[in-house]
Amino acid sequence: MTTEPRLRIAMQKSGRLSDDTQALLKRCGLKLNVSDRRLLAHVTNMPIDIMRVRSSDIPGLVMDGVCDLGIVGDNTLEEAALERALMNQKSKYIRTSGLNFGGCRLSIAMPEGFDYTGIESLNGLRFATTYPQLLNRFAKNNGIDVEFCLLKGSVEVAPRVGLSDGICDLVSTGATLEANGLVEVEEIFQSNASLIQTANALVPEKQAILDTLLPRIQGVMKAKE
Ligand code: PRT
Repeated sequence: MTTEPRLRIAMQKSGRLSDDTQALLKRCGLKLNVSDRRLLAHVTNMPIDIMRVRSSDIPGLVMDGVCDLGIVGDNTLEEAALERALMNQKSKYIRTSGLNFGGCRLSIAMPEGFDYTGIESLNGLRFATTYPQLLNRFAKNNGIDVEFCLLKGSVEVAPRVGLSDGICDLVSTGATLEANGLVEVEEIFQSNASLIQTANALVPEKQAILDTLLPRIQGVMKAKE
């Protein structure tokens, strides 16, 4: 018995991108039920499976060809690509389409009252961040040295508890920074969600599914503009 190839798409299981991703796929006509605890959800009306994972796992799953497509923030994607480059690992993928949700920026923020006079004011300081590679690239490009401590959450609290001088974290409304007595001083990366695709050639059956899906995604994005 031969099984029909199914296109595998990685999406965030739960978090800021999951509702928009699910809504996008549904608006593209995919019938899926991701309300249960299964991490691999079958689309019932197309040969597509949805793999529900942590955002941070999505770039690797696509770059390694485990998933054919993924929907992930550019921040997560770029950090993963820089991390792989550092380890001399390949980070091949195709950024198939930008998506108009998940917008945010990665910024450096300092405690209120910090005497900020330009990027050189940050030289030699320590930053709490989930994005050390993006921070490092910014520092290198601007000729400064910085230290970092890696935090996966609650980054904004780090300066107040003495863990760091400042932070480098995602900002959308700025309310979290304000609530924690921090001021944005440099925006270092702008991000939106993106649809990414494996750089491996797809078998013709999967390519045909993608050829059906892509114009639908682009149509939904256009309608939202
Ligand atoms: O847990 P997982 O591995 O799945 O990923 P994650 O920890 O990155 O999950 P999640 O759900 O927090 O974020 C998923 C993606 O949403 C991010 O990678 C970004 O691409 C995007 N996104 C958009 C954001 C924000 N906006 C955002 N504001 N991700 C996080 N934030 C946080 C930020 O870290 C800070 O704590 O929201 C707070 C600031 O928000 P404002 O509105 O107060 O500025």
